[in-house]
Amino acid sequence: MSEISQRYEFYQFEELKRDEIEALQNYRLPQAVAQALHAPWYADRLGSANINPEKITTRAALQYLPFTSKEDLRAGMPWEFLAVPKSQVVRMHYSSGTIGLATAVYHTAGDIRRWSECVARGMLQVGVTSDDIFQNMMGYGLFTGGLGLHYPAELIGCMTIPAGAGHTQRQIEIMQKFGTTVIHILPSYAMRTAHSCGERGLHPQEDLSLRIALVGAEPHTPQTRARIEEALGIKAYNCYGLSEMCGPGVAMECPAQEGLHLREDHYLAEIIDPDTREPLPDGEEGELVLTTLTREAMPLLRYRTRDITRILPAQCPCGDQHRRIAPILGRIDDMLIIRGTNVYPMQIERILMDTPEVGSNYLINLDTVDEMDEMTVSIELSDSYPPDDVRQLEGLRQQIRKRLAEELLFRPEVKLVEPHSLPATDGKAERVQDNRRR
Ligand code: DLL
Repeated sequence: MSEISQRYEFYQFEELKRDEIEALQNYRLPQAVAQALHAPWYADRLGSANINPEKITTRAALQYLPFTSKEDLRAGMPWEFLAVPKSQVVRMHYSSGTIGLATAVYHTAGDIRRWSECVARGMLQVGVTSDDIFQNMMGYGLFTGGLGLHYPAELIGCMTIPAGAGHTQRQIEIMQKFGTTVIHILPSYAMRTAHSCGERGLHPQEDLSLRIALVGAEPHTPQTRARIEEALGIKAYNCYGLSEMCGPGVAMECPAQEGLHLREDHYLAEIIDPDTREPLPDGEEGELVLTTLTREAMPLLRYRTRDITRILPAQCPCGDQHRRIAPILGRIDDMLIIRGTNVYPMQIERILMDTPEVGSNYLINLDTVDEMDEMTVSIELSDSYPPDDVRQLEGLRQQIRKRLAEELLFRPEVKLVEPHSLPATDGKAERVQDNRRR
């Protein structure tokens, strides 16, 4: 038994061997299906399809189960997906989602405990300890980013500061005064916080005690991560999750930073082709589909996350045998179809964040001009780039246009703008404004 699991018993599940993980999944799967049958929506769906939970004992048998979608959840609001008496529910989160009506997610006390343990495992794995001072810079409330890491941090024994999102000056004051060592933060906000440090004449590497950032809740590229690490002098680890699956902690990066380990003893993952709904082999990019294995209040079977990723086939150098997913490329809904070409904003971000003259923020505008799609990418210049030479600026603009054209297969318009002049929110970054006539 490792030192960590001697202190934190639940960490043993992180150390399971591959065959043990799969055996546990196969053991839990029929129980998960049986639990789902307590929810009116599944009773109806599975009952009419004559599905016997005892027969669903392997990943291969999953194919007999129907998918569940966000639209199903909306149609079943408020109570159709609840699988326990209301008296057993201790918490509800409510997700606005990126589009459309919000959906509620219910938790029993056991659900909250298991969720906290999942997240705590990821935090322990990257070296968070009870000596850490943890500043949680994500929104508390109906969004799961706040409470979703608060309890795990307390479970580990960190001094936990429920700072919430925004109020950057106060955040930095707290970091300085109390010697914050670990933060949980949106990647876009991490870059803004680093900039605010600079404005106050602070050098994070020397003037703060930060060492780890857990970043998530929105897509970001490895290039953005590298910038966060450099600007704050820390290691940044990607944390993925969604309200429907409790929240953060479905998959988290380990010290190897080569993909995110799924907490496979609680979530069974499949990758499907979003159009044909056929399962795809490991390594192929598609939509992530998740089945909860231990949820009591709101079990979900084959939930279509709309998130695009792939399973990384090889074993991780860190030794953890839970399979990994690649960083999320984006949501299916984020995919832009421009002049017939499919484009994910992350393809654009990758190029921009690889260009040292570019700052941390950008905005993609889509318009209809002469019946054609037109894309304009407004890009903030970096603070350290002196934009006084017009020819030099035009050269940079053309160079970015060319690199984008090579990636996207059409040539978007590019505008270079002053540092920190584009709109920014304290919540998830909004990268696209689509004003096209349909
Ligand atoms: O964003 C839960 C969360 C909070 C995750 C804090 C990580 C940290 P929702 O608001 O329901 O839940 O949004 C879920 O956000 O389906 C993805 O599209 C996106 N997302 C979440 N984490 C990542 C990530 C929370 N690490 C939706 N990388 C998901 C890329 C992410 N996208």
